[in-house]
Amino acid sequence: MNIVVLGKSSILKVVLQKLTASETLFLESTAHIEEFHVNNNFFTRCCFLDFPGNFEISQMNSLERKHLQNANFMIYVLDVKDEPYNTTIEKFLTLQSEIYEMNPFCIFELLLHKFDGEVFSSDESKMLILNEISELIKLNNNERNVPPAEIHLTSIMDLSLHVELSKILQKCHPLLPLTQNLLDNFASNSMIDKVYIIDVVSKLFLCTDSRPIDLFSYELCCDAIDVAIELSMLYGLKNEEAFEEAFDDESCSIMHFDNGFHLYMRYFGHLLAAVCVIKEDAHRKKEVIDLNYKVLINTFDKMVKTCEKILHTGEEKKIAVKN
Ligand SMILES: Nc1nc2c(ncn2[C@@H]2O[C@H](COP(=O)(O)OP(=O)(O)OP(=O)(O)O)[C@@H](O)[C@H]2O)c(=O)[nH]1
Ligand SMILES: [Mg+2]
Repeated sequence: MNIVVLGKSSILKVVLQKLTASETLFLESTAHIEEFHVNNNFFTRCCFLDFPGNFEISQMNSLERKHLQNANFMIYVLDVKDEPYNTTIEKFLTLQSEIYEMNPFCIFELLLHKFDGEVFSSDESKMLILNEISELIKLNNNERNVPPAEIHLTSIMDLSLHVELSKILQKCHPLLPLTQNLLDNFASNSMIDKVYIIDVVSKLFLCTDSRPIDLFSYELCCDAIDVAIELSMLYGLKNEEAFEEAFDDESCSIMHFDNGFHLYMRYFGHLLAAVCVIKEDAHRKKEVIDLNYKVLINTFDKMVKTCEKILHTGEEKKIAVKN
């Protein structure tokens, strides 16, 4: 049997276990479902289930069935370097309708993965493939009554993977999509250019304002968190893995870059950082930001408490990753 290796395990290990892109070259093929539990804070409580590449729904065992019946999300990974796409799309749609039949609450996400290298360097080439795949889905999906899957373009070579997984994670918690307005107000009142609320362990962001995300400034924000944590671990702590000790409610930093960017990072909650991107003089704005930040934190806390009362949102979400 010809099994295409798509990068499912690489995706999870790069984001959740800090593997570098080159280390993924040595990953072994997944033989059984592997579980990746994430529980860094209230918002990132989930379990990713990494399915083997040769999984066939027609031959699934009872455990696999149970996982698929309980999954909140199914992330299907398609290798964009593996053309033509007809067979893969057909396979995806068949799997999607079979899972939908046993689990109508499952949300489907399609990752067009390995968008890297010369071939995909231009936006036009990305759009061409995106259009081709969207068309194929439309053509093949006419008679099926399944909800459309959101399509994401990803690669482990840059932070596009983190950005797209962040968007999926945001759907796990009903409060997160509502926070964009709050962050928009905070950003405009504080005259900052962008703000991210980032999980300091995975670097996935829980929410951001509505201005466009650019990979460069997001990468700077993630690096700023790493620098702060690594310095604490290097000089202050005995236990190298103790993120909680390295990042606490006193954690705060301002960084200036010679391209004119300034980053202002502050503790936002357990293992959560708010990182503000400022393109003008940051010193003049710090007091304004601090003042608005108090309002932001208080409002966010109230929203969380209300949300907790109404919904049982603390449960672990299950996310199946399949090709
Ligand atoms: N160029 C490129 N290669 C990638 C990317 N993601 C994963 N790979 C490579 O793809 C190969 C397969 O990765 P795996 O993560 O083992 O794939 P898998 O889908 O888990 O494979 P099975 O467990 O056999 O189903 C590895 O050599 C990775 O380095 C990517 O974004 N870009
Ligand atoms: Mg694998």
